[in-house]
Amino acid sequence: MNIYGSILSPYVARCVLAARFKGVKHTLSMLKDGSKSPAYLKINPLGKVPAMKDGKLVLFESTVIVEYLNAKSKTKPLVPTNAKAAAKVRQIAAIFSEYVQPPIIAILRQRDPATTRSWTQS
Ligand SMILES: N[C@@H](CCC(=O)N[C@@H](CS)C(=O)NCC(=O)O)C(=O)O
Repeated sequence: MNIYGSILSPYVARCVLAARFKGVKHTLSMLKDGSKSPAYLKINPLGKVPAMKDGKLVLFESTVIVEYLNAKSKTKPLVPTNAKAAAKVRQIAAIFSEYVQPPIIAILRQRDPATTRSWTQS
């Protein structure tokens, strides 16, 4: 499978970490014209990274990709089966999505695009 984006993106990093933890073979790359190119918009119409292609299956949204990776390989489950423990894991993930990642993205947006690599490139 291929994960589209750059490891600089915390959303992409979440997917790469999940794939590594689950032992799912993957590559990380991005289309050369970036996330707003017509070719990439066919993969993710929202023009954001990450997206993922596994055979003919194309997914976007990091939480959906992580859920897919978790379901794809039954070894080393990312979420416990116990309801209370599962809720705690999901709560940590939700806090990260809602409250940690947005300010990180806001900080990354301050970078000078002329001198730094974009998180939508690989
Ligand atoms: N909800 C999305 C957020 C993805 C996201 O915002 N990715 C950023 C990079 S960190 C992006 O592609 N930004 C480019 C843009 O919004 O145009 C997910 O979880 O995958």
